[in-house]
Amino acid sequence: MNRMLITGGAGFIGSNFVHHVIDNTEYHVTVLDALTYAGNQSSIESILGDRAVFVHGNICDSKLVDRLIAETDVVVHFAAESHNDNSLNDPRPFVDTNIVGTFTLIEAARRHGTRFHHISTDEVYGDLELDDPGRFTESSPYNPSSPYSSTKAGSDLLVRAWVRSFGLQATLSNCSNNYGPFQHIEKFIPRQITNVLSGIRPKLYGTGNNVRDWIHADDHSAAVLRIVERGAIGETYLIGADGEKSNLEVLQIILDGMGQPSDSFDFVTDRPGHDLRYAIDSTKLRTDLEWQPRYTSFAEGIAATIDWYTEHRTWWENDKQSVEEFYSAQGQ
Ligand code: NAD
Ligand code: TDX
Repeated sequence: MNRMLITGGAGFIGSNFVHHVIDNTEYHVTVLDALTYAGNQSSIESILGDRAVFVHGNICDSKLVDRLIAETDVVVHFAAESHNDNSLNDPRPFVDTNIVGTFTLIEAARRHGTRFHHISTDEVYGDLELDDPGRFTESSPYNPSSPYSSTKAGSDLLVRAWVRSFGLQATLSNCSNNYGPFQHIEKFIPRQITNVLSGIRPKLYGTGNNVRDWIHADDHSAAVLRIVERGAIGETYLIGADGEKSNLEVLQIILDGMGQPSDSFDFVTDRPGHDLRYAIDSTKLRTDLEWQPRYTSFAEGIAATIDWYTEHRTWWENDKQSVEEFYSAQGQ
């Protein structure tokens, strides 16, 4: 197995994964990406060449998808509409890409008998109470809250059904919130870092008490590669690094790391239906596939992420005004 098709490889996690695969394996990589507002080819420009090619196209294009999957040994499927706030504003592209796009890919993978890995999110399980001692496991019931998470849940169920009904050679993973370089500035951590760099006060939704379980994107990449190489067909693996923090705690780490006073932010209108808490139990992945996270200090990971956005202004600067206009129109 040496040819890998990576969908969504110009996005945040996909581009980190492309770098990880080129740096750590001998795969020849084809990236398929539609370059939506969230895609940025410059994130992978430095590694395009002999071992990595870029195809500009849509995962809903069944002819293109069939041709590319016919030429590959394994598909790793990251492409998605990924932002909850956008899904509340306009759900349509989420249904198209997350559901119809995934359907298009698994149909081609079953025609060609191709190994398939589906990337998903812990949000398919809904949310937990702040004081719930439990965490999500592979057997937690599906209970998604938003148009984004419901379309990801739908895509997971399609993949599971294709495994059972058609013998699709697939694995699935559901990961917690990622941070690191190349993340679009609409998302929480890069929005706050680039706010400070732009002289805008950071914005915290609601009370700031909502909890997310943070993992560095490179740890996510290593886990996905491990599942592609050693995961059991038909199985789901939860990926998480024991990184639970409230949004207020995360913002305080960012403000501290950027030399800002701890009260230099605004509370803004909450997200409708805002999930309270996510928490992942990744025992199965750690035990069965012997994976461990490498980024164990969140403060150090955030410091490196602050440095990255500080040093790569041209990567994000052009998007800043339109992102902030979108948010301020909703009181956020
Ligand atoms: P992203 O929005 O940064 O990137 C998505 C990429 O997919 C972009 O490059 C975009 O151009 C591409 N794309 C979108 N629609 C497409 C289409 N129809 N055809 C081809 N390409 C298309 O997203 P991300 O944060 O990198 O998330 C990647 C995957 O990981 C998603 O499946 C997401 O559900 C999952 N995930 C994300 C997180 C997180 O914290 N960001 C956590 C767990 C799981
Ligand atoms: O400005 C903000 N202020 C704020 O308080 C933004 C943009 C967000 N938030 C809050 C909302 C969430 O509680 O921060 C938390 C994180 O928000 P997002 O970055 O939008 O992530 P989330 O909604 O948790 O979803 C992310 O993790 C799971 C990814 O975007 C999804 O693709 C992934 O599936």
